[in-house]
Amino acid sequence: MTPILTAFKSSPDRGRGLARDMPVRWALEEVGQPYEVRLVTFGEMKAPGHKSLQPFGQIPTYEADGLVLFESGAIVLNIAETHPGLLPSEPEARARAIAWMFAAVSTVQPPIVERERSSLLERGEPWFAARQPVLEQEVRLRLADLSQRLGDADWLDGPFGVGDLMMVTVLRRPAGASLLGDYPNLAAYVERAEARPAFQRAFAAQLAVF
Ligand code: GTB
Repeated sequence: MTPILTAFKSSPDRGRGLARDMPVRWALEEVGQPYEVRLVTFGEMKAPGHKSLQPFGQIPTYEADGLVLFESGAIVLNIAETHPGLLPSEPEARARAIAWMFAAVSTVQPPIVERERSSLLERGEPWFAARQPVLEQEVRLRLADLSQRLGDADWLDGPFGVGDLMMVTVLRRPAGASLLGDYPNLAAYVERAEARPAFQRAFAAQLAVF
């Protein structure tokens, strides 16, 4: 069966490849797995049919050979586990690659999301301006440590893999990307990933929808 993923019929990111179908498309392109996309409206995402696939009424979902999955990280990991190319076969290297996926979504992403949330929802609050340097500093703390660990390597741990795919997905979010100029090796890391033909194909496919 050709895997089917869901994506926004009309993406609020206006084709910038920031919605969470992007890492799934990118992983599928990296491993050379063709896929189909079912586009959904906000209304359809909250209807019982879609919620039976994604309990929180979000995109993406993924259906492949009887498997139904949600959570972009879990979907990317499943793609990597069922196709060669994105996960090392050596057990310790494999465990470290998965650790980098978790680091991306549960250590680096939260302060980035919090900074975005604040600029979207808290602009009218009297304490908004005072809070911004604190939120920026929390993002910088993660970026500085990540930059130090990456050093002058091309990728986080050996060849490009799922850890890099998820980390770059997180670093592309606006509240992190806007600071990358101060971390030249991270800026170059994101650029290197975006130059990959698989990323380019995934980006073009989501842009074509917009
Ligand atoms: N943890 C889930 C996953 O990774 O799969 C999160 C999924 C998620 O947030 N989906 C969003 C959604 O369906 C679309 S991507 N939202 C509708 C809802 O919750 O009702 C959201 C998104 C938009 C813009 C950026 N960005 O600018 O960086 C990132 C993510």
